[in-house]
Amino acid sequence: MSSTIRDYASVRRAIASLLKQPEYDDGSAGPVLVRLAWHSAGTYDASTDTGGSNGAGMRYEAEGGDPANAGLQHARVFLEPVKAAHPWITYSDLWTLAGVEAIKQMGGPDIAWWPGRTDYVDDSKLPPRGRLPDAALGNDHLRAIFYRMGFNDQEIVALSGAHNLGRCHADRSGFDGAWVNNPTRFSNTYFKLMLEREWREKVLDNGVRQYVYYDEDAEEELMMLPTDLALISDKSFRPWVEVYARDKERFFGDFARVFGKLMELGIRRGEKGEVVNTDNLKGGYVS
Ligand code: CCH
Repeated sequence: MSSTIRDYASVRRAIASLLKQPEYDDGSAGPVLVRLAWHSAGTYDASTDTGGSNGAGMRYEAEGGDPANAGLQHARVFLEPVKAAHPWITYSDLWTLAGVEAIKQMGGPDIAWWPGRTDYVDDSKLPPRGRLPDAALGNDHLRAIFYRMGFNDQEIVALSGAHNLGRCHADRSGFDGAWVNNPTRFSNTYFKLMLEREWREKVLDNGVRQYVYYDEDAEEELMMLPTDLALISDKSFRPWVEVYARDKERFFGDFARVFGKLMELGIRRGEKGEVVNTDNLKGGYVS
């Protein structure tokens, strides 16, 4: 039985084997798992040391019911059999590892990942809603959100490259469509398309404004969010879009580093890598 104790390789294999979902979206659970990992961590506020992946607060209505998290219940449901087969893993470790493993399985880089997160939620440290980015806004908003977590301009651009994956769903965010025509394969195509195509504004039937380009080869309309295109209208962001568009290896390396950093926000580790700031997370969740 000892092989079942803290066997993260087994968890990784279980995640990898659930990625193929022929009935779901583009046939893969991968992109929505990546988004779950990011939204679990992206509530972090460095100045108050609140939010972040520790605690897996999205299990509860206060955080899970945030409109910014609409649709992520699909990701959590995909992972339930993995949790059932490995009950010793915390949800916060499972969600972050699922994002990391999904990226790797979709052809992306290896991302360093460490376990040890707890599932205790201290309600005095609950992140208020509104900490995740609003795609209808622009550069100032992007900076406010990501500087709050401790990222710089280059890191903002690198992280945005995750939009090579997955799609927008009108019934979740109001936006609609995919950024690239192979959205289950990790690549730097998103940056290339952003620079090379002529994006035109389109107002959807629900009143939401996004940018579109009709891809003749794929016979598909691709999309960009206002926050995506904000990256090329900004003097400081744009050079990084250009670097990542022409240098896939550079993008993969930088993305791996910043996604790894995102997963660690708010977590402090001792010399052996153990999480040391769990003492203040006792008592469980109080709604
Ligand atoms: Fe994102 N993202 N994201 N995003 N995102 C959406 C979908 C995905 C913003 C808005 C949206 C990151 C940054 C931003 C993914 C990963 C990352 C959607 C559609 C919106 C809107 C949701 C829907 O309708 O289902 C904004 C604004 C920002 C600002 O920077 C970062 C950072 C990451 C990860 C590193 C992934 C993956 C998806 C696809 C999800 C799916 O279900 O296919």
